[in-house]
Amino acid sequence: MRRILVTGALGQIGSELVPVLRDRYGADRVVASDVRMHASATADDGPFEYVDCVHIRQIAEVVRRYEVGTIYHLAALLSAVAEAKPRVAWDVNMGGLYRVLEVAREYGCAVFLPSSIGAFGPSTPREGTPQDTIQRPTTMYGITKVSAELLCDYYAQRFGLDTRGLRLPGLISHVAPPGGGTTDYAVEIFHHALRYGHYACFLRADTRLDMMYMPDAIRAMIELMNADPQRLVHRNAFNLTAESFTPARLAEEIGRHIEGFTIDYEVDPLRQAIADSWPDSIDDRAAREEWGWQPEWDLAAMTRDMLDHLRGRLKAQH
Ligand code: NAD
Ligand code: AKB
Repeated sequence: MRRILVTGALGQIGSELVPVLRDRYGADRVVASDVRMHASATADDGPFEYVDCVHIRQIAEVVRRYEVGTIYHLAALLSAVAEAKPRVAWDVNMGGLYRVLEVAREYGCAVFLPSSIGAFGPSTPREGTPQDTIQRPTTMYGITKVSAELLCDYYAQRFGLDTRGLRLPGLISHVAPPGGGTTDYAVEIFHHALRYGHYACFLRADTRLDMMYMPDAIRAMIELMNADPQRLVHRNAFNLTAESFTPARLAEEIGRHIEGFTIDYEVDPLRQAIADSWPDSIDDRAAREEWGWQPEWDLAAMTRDMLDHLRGRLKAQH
């Protein structure tokens, strides 16, 4: 088996994807890379390389040297950061992807690309958002995500590249902090609940969005990359969800475990506007039918598990 390269590997997703891939395929088979350096890495963890995805030579050199066969391309700016820095977002999200695809074409690599619920916009049907529907996002993040989906399909059709992608919902995890998105509240709330018994949420109480616990998302990425290509009608990218809830509902669930937990709302107009342009709940039947997607974590189980892990970490710190 040729090796796997993960770009943007020190981010929220990569921090959990890399260990799972290494458990499954062997530590030396998975090359982690980022524009940041790994502070606590040891040689036993597996290879780590500095790769800035806007520099094609850096990508190509690592792909050639490690004989990479699959690239999980995670390097990107998230929605709130992209809105604050639209030019950099275009350069990294589109420029990085274009260079990864060119290298993949030269070396015959398969490419996984995470798209997002941000690839939809205000004119998209909000409830039960279909797999194939209107995609006219109004954010720079969303524009890069739709363009990325199209570019990946183009490389599949035009050059026969094996590109596959998921429209991921907001991801909730306890390992690495989120990187500046609109759904980050759903991670922050757990930390604040345990530390202060209170959270000031930057989205309105009734803002409904699709969400997923990280273990489900990691499993979905690997399952999609291992799916039988003959069964895939779609490629870039599959709607994917586990649950859809509001900040008020998440706070209620956390309140079942933390007595006296309170939430209030200090709405950030920028992130609220982004959230208001995204669907309330998407329909992921294509993923279920074409490669057997099935979520395992619901809101109650995820909340319990998040609090258990974070409590354990807080205890270890004191
Ligand atoms: P993150 O912000 O936590 O991590 C991104 C990583 O990319 C960072 O470690 C950063 O240092 C790195 N990076 C930035 N510019 C780079 C460059 N030029 N070259 C190489 N690395 C660079 O993001 P994440 O949450 O891990 O998301 C990864 C991907 O998944 C992104 O495409 C994102 O849009 C998508 N996604 C994430 C979520 C989510 O909730 N986390 C949801 C939907 C889609
Ligand atoms: C963000 O909020 O930007 C991400 C996403 C849903 O794409 N978490």
